[in-house]
Amino acid sequence: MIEHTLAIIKPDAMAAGHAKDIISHIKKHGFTIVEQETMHLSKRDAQAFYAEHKDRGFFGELVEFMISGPVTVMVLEKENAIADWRKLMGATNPAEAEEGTIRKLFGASKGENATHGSDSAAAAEREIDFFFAEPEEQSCCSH
Ligand code: FUP
Repeated sequence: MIEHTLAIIKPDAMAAGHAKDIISHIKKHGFTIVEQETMHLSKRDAQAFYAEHKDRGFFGELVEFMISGPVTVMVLEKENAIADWRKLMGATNPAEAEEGTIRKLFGASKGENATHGSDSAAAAEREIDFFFAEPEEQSCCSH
């Protein structure tokens, strides 16, 4: 089934100049980038995006990291896009990610791990709408 998923190139990978390489990995693996926007998230945006983690000990650090510089947010399209993008990203902790995955290649730590990917169909729908729904329905970006 053709699916859509949300991908984010996080501030660490953007600052290190890895965005182009990450985008070429994405294209090489058969994804079509149907939306792409580079933006600087506000604190409110980052807190809302990661709301499911609000009670976790790392939440404050995660939010500060996600607003520490620009991010590139994309919608990826492909057969089986949700699972395949998770596979191409690799494990949350780059040290545990498989060779050749994006987090292994470009991630520094469990917190600063280069990219984000939706982890289910429901998350993909919510996260894509968060950034790319019609302005009046968007949660993000001070609309
Ligand atoms: P993932 O789905 O692989 O992005 O991982 P999670 O949804 O579990 O976590 C979301 C983000 O929270 C991670 F990308 C990085 C951050 N995080 C930490 O900083 N420390 C942790 O122990 C777990 C997650």
